[in-house]
Amino acid sequence: MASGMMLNPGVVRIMRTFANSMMALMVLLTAHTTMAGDSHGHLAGNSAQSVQLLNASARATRPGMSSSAAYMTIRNGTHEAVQIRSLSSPVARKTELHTTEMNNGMMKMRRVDNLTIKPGDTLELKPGGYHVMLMGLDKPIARNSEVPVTITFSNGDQKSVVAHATDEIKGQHMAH
Ligand SMILES: [Cu+2]
Repeated sequence: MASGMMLNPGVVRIMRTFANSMMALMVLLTAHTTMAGDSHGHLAGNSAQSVQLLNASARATRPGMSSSAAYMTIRNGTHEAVQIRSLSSPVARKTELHTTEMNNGMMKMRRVDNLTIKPGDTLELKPGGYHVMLMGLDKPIARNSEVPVTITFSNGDQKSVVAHATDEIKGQHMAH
């Protein structure tokens, strides 16, 4: 009975070879799965762990205004501090990051270069504070029009957002 259960050596060798091939195949498959998982994880990480531009709005212009401002939330989802290197918009000849400060009782705007956003931090661009200054407008910014803004960061990230133009932004914005 026991001898009936025994496999002849040739069959055992074939089975071993088969088992080895299966092992090799599984190793390959596992390696492939791991690589796929890594690249997928990296992609998912890209959206969650990048710099994000959110909730963008722009100030629709009134007659005679040659500059305007855009506001948004900039979220640094990376694990590194990033600096705002440069800004651009197709509607303006010059686009800069500005801040608004009180200076001898006067509200003044000034350009801010290389502002740092710490990892995990959020920077609010809002009336009376930091804003994207759009200077030298080609044409008026109409209400409900879309104003693209692109920001380049020190980590090489270049992010674009479309700011919705509204005339309902509270607070006056000064001309330069
Ligand atoms: Cu300004």
